Amino acid sequence: MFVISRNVAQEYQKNRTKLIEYVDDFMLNHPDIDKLVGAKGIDMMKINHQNHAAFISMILLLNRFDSLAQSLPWVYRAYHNHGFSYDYFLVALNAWIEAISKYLEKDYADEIIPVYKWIIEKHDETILKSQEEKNTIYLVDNKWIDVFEKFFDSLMKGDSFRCVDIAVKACFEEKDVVEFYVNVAQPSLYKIGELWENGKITVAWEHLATAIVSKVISHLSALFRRPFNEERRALVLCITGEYHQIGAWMVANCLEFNGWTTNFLADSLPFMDAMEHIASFRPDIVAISVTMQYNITPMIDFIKKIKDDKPDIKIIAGGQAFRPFPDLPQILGADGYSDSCTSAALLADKLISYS
Ligand code: B12
Repeated sequence: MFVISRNVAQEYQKNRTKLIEYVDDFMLNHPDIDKLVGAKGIDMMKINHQNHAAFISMILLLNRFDSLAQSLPWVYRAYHNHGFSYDYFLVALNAWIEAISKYLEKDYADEIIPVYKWIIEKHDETILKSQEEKNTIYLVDNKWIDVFEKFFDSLMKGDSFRCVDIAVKACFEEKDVVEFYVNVAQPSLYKIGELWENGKITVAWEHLATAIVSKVISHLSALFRRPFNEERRALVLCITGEYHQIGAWMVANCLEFNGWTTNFLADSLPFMDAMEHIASFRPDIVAISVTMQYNITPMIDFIKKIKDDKPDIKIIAGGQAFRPFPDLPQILGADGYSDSCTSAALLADKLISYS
């Protein structure tokens, strides 16, 4: 499709801040800004410009235009359902082109601008693709369907104590907790995400659901304890900039169930602090969680630094960012990828026993 040279991608990345400022400014001074982004849209628009630049950087660096094509309908659906008009995309994309022409040398700009023109050409097609309201049916094991329905219903009522009760009553051993995570808590959160994407709920609900599921995980993970095991240490974290931490927490808990002593460092850990912690905790495994594709870029440097400093440490990666390209973590230097907390623990065991 397109082949972007590495130095061109790096130039885009280096100039990101200037590009974002230009597009922000252009849009804020646009006479129709209120119509373009809707009543509550200014803050969301600015965050979108940051995410956009980080996402395009990742696409250009890795030449993964398959992922760009796949993401466009989601972008149109999510932002349109939050009050953005379809014209916003055309106006903003043209502003990106102007910014790139202004701040990047001509040869560099000439490589990148066709990508933006291609997105613009797909505008009508993307609108059509985005207009189907998403209503995914999540695969839940038969045994868990009833628990899932009750749990989701209580989550949507904001009834945290009932959610904890449902979870605790359904889990008699460690294996049940793992199954509860993948069959109940995870699909419930995915459904919440889809409701947000369809414009049915606000980000406040995502926060509430996160708080309730966190309470549930705290209860469940304290039900079954393992002795501290100096021999098997795992560090679990979310890459810098990544705020989705529940999946990583489940991974940490599943590793604990498999006998690993785990340090779970939660969301968006600064790079240098992560390196210092690795030096003091001396893990056998570092598990990195990435949900947003635009956070794949910081992971590249992080993996390289760990492998340069401590080549014996095994790195596993996971999270929704890699669903469209499960081959990517290994291309970027990780030792393995898995798409759920269940398989994450199996992968960790396999990597260490073979080394
Ligand atoms: C709650 C939530 C938030 C919360 C997160 C709070 C927190 N402290 O965790 C808040 C409000 C902060 C948030 C913010 C945003 N979010 Co949000 N969020 C969600 C939501 C609803 C649930 C996330 C979750 O907990 N999922 C459940 C966990 C269990 O699933 P999981 O992460 O996939 O983890 C499993 C596996 O992937 C795997 N795994 C995970 N990590 C690892 C690591 C390793 C090493 C391994 C091996 C395996 C592994 O194991 C886990 C268990 O099986 C999702 C919906 C969704 N589909 O997930 C949207 C979602 C992820 N968010 C989305 C978006 C757009 C955003 C925002 C940009 C805007 C917004 N909505 O506010 C910001 C970006 C923030 C950022 N920079 O990170 C989109 C992303 C879409 C896309 N195409 O990329 C989603 C998909 C919603 C949607 N349907 O549109 N969000």
